[in-house]
Amino acid sequence: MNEDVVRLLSPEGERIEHEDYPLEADHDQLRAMYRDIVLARRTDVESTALQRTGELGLWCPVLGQEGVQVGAAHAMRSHDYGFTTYREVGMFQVRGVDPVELLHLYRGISHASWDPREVGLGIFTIVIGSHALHSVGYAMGIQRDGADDAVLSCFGDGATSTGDVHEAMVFASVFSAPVVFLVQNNQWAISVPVTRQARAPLSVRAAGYGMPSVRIDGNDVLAGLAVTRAALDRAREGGGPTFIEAVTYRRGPHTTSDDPTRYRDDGEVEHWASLDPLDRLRRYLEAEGAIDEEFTARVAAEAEGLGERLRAAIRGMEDPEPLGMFDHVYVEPHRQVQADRAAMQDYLASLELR
Ligand SMILES: Cc1ncc(C[n+]2csc(CCOP(=O)(O)OP(=O)(O)O)c2C)c(N)n1
Repeated sequence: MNEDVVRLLSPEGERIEHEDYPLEADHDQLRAMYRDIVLARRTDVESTALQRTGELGLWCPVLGQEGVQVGAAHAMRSHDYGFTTYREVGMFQVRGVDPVELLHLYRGISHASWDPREVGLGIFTIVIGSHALHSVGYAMGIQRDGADDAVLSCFGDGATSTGDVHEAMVFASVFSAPVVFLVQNNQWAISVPVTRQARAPLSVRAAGYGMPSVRIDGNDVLAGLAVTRAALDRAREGGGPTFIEAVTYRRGPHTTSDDPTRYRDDGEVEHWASLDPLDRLRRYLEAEGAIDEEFTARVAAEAEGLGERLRAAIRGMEDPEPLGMFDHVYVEPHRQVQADRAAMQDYLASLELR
């Protein structure tokens, strides 16, 4: 990994001081972050298995990226709002969304069953980059209202190539919107490596918009916490937007429909596994005396219980109604949607005839 990253925890779990990002170790919060990573990881593993056994239509694995997600979500205040992609399982864990609700979406029975206003996180946005604009619009709105809040806008390295993200950066910068762009550079946009998206580190682009940027070790939960907190505070105090590039890695497939062995080496995956965010946090907390075997066993048992609960919940869920996907697309009936619905209805009827 490039050395110009902010890192507060080495891969061996040693604490590194950084003059710009002093961080007091609050053991309760560190233990909570450990638990959040373990539970997010369990949701991920279980959901992948449930997709493989035909219970879910799709799942987007998060393995390897939980560190920055959990750190950044812990940096948010309760009224701060996050705009997310399909990958942000760790953030939903921190914000208290029951993972069963995430599965409703991938089961195809709900567009999103959590209330974004209550949770302070938007829906899983699948249209790449579009929510960067929404987040800046929201930030400009709270700025106008004089609220003491800030916005976290999350997207991937691939999204930085979209026009929507460029436009969002322009508006955020020119209006000094209270928004923090958190790019999880997980090295791949499906099968396209980041080297095909950018010749220079993504964070370098921020200067062109007149916005400060920080490159952080995305597998370091403490860097995620400290740098995001500083950027959100700067935003809420009127300092304008910040661009954070979290250098991390997607160790699983892009989605359960993807086969990454077709475009990347096992060696790369193994290298990043040795930089695992949970391992390094555990090593640090053990050395600090902040956790012991009893604590890790309790969290492991909680994760086991979560797995069982997810399996039971999904097996108890109704099957999706295929025609339901045409509801709620528009408020008024729409010609194209109606035609698509009729075609699907004919198709379903043809299956019944067989
Ligand atoms: C506007 C748009 N174009 C294309 C796609 C298809 N697509 C889905 S995920 C993806 C790659 C996204 O990569 P990145 O932004 O790096 O996020 P990651 O999936 O790695 O978290 C693409 C191109 C889409 N969903 N939306």
